[in-house]
Amino acid sequence: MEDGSVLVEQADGFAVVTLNRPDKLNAFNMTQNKSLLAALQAADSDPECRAVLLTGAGRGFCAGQDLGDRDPSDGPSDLGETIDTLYNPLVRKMRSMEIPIVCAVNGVAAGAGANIALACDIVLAARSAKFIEVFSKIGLVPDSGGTWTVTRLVGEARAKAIMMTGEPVPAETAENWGLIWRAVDDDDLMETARDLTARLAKGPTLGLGWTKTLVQAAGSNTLDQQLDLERDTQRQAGQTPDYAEGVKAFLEKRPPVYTGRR
Ligand code: LHQ
Repeated sequence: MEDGSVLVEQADGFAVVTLNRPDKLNAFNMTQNKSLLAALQAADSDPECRAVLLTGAGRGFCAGQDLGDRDPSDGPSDLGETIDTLYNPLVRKMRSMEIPIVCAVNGVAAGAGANIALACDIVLAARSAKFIEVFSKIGLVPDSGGTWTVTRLVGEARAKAIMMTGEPVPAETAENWGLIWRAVDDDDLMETARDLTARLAKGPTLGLGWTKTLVQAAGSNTLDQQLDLERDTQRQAGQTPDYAEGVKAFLEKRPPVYTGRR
């Protein structure tokens, strides 16, 4: 499956995963899809890996599915199967991994590329980058969780408008809408993203993972259910060595040294 379409660099406590088909703006073919999932699975099962940074090589982040991969004029193909076997497992993995995924959107993110970026936990984008829910331009519907993620992030009015018109959303607008965390000057993007990911990788990993789970659960829980879930999760957090270290470091007026371990 190794064809260089996904690069993995092991940094200090985190993995940098780079989509690497720059001639095609990192559009997904099947191998790139599978390699990305494999890279995320490897990061998740490595106890030394406490965060992931996802980005793209070249001038684009990802232009969605490689449209040269199949020719619809040859007859209808089952796109549902592609989604079932390639895209949905990816989004499910991203949302269920209990380590933070930072995305550095270095350029255009279109179609499934936009929605994969937006499925990450903290999204930074170069000021020149844009997000395009491009699906309507080719007669498709948004996938890769976009109708769920984008609607929750920016509400129905904006979600329907950008999905039905395919109008690009510039990074600064995305920040103002709350679609992403922050737009960053192009030249500063990777350093900012690496610093942020490195900081998260040195954090109380279990607590950060549970925070991710809690925030995601809030979208479908009632307040009562969420209060109970917070109580149960705090009970677990209170038993971690990182909680003991956090309090000790505070009282000793020094920076904490977290291990991220149980
Ligand atoms: C591409 C692509 C691309 C191949 C740029 N494929 N080559 C799921 C399940 C199953 C099937 C269908 O889809 C899905 C989910 C989806 O993601 S559907 C959405 C698919 N993506 C698109 O429709 C986006 C198509 N691309 C574009 O609209 C533009 O390229 C954008 C707006 C992303 C960027 O425009 P520009 O900055 O002007 O770049 P460009 O168009 O010149 O592209 C640069 C090169 O990349 C070019 O190749 P060339 O050999 O001419 O230099 C493009 O053909 C190639 N490329 N996207 N998706």
